[in-house]
Amino acid sequence: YPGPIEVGGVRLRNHLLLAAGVLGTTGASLARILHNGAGGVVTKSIGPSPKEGHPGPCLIVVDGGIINAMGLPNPSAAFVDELTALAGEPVIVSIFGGTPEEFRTVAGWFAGTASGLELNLSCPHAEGYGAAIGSDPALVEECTRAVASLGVPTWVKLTPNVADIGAIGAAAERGGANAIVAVNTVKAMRISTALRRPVLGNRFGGLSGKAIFPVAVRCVYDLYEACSIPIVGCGGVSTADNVVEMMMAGASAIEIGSAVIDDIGIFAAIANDLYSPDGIDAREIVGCAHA
Ligand code: RRO
Repeated sequence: YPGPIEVGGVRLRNHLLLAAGVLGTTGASLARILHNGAGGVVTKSIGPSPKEGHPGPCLIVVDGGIINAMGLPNPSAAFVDELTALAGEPVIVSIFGGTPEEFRTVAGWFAGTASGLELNLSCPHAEGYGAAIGSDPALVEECTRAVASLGVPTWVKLTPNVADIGAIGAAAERGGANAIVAVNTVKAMRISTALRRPVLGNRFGGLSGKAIFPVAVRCVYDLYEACSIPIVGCGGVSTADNVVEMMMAGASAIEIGSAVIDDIGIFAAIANDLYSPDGIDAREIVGCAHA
């Protein structure tokens, strides 16, 4: 392990974090991920009021990944209680809202306890939340500023479902973001040929897992050219070689989501390869593919 590192104003134990949405709904599950070698964890996204989520089926396994349409289920302000046992741990709270004011309200609940906040501007199927905001540079800048001005390290998670992700990253940077996280899920759907209708209750959802890794690498590469704040790579990472590739594209740290569902030991396994005597020096490889 490299010892503590600092990325986007947050002190991490290593370069590998739990991505938002996976196993991030309770303090106990977050503690378990940290105990299993993650350098930091990101919670499930928390919003301005409690939400049940979309009707099922809300998650299907496909070739190379998973399509989810959970529908932002979360307990809202009550989630504060889940964090009491995690004081001092590298916990980043993912938050969402429909307006800059809502983002600021939710951010305020966690500003005292979280190591950082990750603004979710990128859920592909959240009417009025998520990608509706994350594809509009002016709204991205405004929501980012509303949170960053609280003085808590502010990361902004972007959607790949836009024409020019670099322009969106630049807007977040203008709003005062400390880091960009790229990417959330890729908008996707499956249809049952037997039932002649979409499989998911919400009809469409977001694809994660190995299938989206090349999309995520391209997004990180574009953002590295467009921004001067650190980029946190996320999307389909499942091996140490994937981590190295994403760092070469420009990522200073890496979030892992879908692969954790198959193997909770993945953080320790990847760290073991990454930080072995003949492993990498992250400072030396970040962005090297741009030379
Ligand atoms: O809860 C979800 O359905 C969800 C969210 Br908030 C998100 O940001 N990305 C995603 O794929 N699903």
